[in-house]
Amino acid sequence: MTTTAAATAQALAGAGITRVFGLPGGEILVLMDELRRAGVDFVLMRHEANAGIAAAVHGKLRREPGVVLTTLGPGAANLMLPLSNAYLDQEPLLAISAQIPDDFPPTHTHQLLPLHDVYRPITRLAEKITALNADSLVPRAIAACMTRPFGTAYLTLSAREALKPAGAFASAGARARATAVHHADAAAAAKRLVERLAASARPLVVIGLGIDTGNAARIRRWVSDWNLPVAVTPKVKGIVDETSANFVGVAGGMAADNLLCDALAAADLVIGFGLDPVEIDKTWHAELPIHWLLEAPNVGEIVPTGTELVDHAQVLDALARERPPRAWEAPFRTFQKKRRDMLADRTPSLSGVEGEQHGTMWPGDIVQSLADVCPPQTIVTTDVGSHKYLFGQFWPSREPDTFWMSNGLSGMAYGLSAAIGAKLARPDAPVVAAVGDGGFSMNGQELETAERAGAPFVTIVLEDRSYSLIKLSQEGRKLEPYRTDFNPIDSVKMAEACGVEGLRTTSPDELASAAKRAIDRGRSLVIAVPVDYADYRSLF
Ligand SMILES: Cc1ncc(C[n+]2csc(CCOP(=O)(O)OP(=O)(O)O)c2C)c(N)n1
Repeated sequence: MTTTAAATAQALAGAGITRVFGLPGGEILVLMDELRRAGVDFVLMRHEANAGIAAAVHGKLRREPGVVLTTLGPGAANLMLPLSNAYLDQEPLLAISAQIPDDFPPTHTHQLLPLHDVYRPITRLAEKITALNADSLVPRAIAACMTRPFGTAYLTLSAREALKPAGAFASAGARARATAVHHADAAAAAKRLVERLAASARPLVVIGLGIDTGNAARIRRWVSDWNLPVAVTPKVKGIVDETSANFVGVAGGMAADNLLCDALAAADLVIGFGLDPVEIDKTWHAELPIHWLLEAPNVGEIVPTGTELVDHAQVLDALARERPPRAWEAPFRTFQKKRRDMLADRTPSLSGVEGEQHGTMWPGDIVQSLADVCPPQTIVTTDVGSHKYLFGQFWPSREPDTFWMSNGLSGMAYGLSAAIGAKLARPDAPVVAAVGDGGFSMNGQELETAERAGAPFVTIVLEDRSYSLIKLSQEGRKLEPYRTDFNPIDSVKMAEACGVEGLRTTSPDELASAAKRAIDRGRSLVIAVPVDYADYRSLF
């Protein structure tokens, strides 16, 4: 007899899912067991939110939905963060949790939450797995996650339903309705773009989250053959080589944002290739006359006025057959130079004492010393805070899919979990997580998961004993410093407590050599780097 749990597990395995992330409760033990029998590994984590984040990164890197499995009640409630993150950051995530059985007495309210109602607004599909639908619902949920823009689905399975014999109701044709996107003719769209470029002296291509990174080679060839200035949003860092001469910077609220906003305003043509305002914390996306080239509607089903809905690969192929209508001689060179100089320009912080003398490292040195030793395929994840702005703007991403941050949601406690998902999906790539000491204290315990699951990576904890981004915002609003500092929790000891080696340094050379050694040996390492929060002032 095939139970509903077995049918669910088999449907997941049949869709190519080999790994599920989660944290159990009694109500999902039967499904976990069926997953094991179906050859689907369960990565046991320390918090459901972390499991969901790891799953989503793992899924997007493998071009399949990440799957997170939790118990009912509190476990299911902890899915709000990863589902919100995946919804806004276009990551494919299927969340499954237990639920109280429908046939429990109506007076039974223990751990009962209106889970479908809670998650429906941020998922494409929120439904119950039943004995009658398991075989068709799971594929529908997977297809819903993988419909562009990638998104989320949420399923519940009660412990009673899990044990029922699954009905042989193969529902033919049960597939998610793909959003019907009518694409414009790519050759005509390319011609229209060429015409606009012919009239433009300062064009700026801005590539966003809505581009499939499978198009990286095409877009690289186009901007480099035509010598077009190009910027990216944080979630697609690496789609173009950020060390190339025509790279202008990262747009969308990172460090040096005022400079990037000035560059955008100075452009006479902004080409939004897959640009999704979900990543932008200012309003320039609604104010500048952007030539939008989207493949699918943006998050929230939004299609800006005047958008060309086109197949990106086809339009880039059509552009490759065209000649550049004119030459552009680095119209943003002044902005590019200012941006480069910012990282090296160590304006002393208010304390007036520089770096190592008062036991801190200039944040720019952290980026530069790591960039010197990390190979181009290194995957970098960040948490949320000042360090995210720093790495988001200045980490020189060179290959697609090598940079991961929470941006549409901007939720803390992302970086370390994302590193676990990334390392499990790409075991051969070095992985570096850059996190603040605030974020590290939210999920540092997942270092133990990483060790146990065989996912070694290097964690850099930027220790400034504060929620520094919020502290800087307090300053910006001329408020009294109030409750944004905290006492240190020793990150090195935290690492050691989880079975991971740790060290603390303020020397860029020691940071670089320790990171390189850990990467070369395939070992986990936590490097705690004291920084002065005030040093970020000159970078933002
Ligand atoms: C879950 C969550 N809670 C609160 C915030 C608001 N927030 C944004 S950045 C930040 C400070 C982060 O501090 P830390 O991790 O130490 O990084 P730093 O800013 O010092 O680099 C806070 C509290 C958030 N984005 N996400």
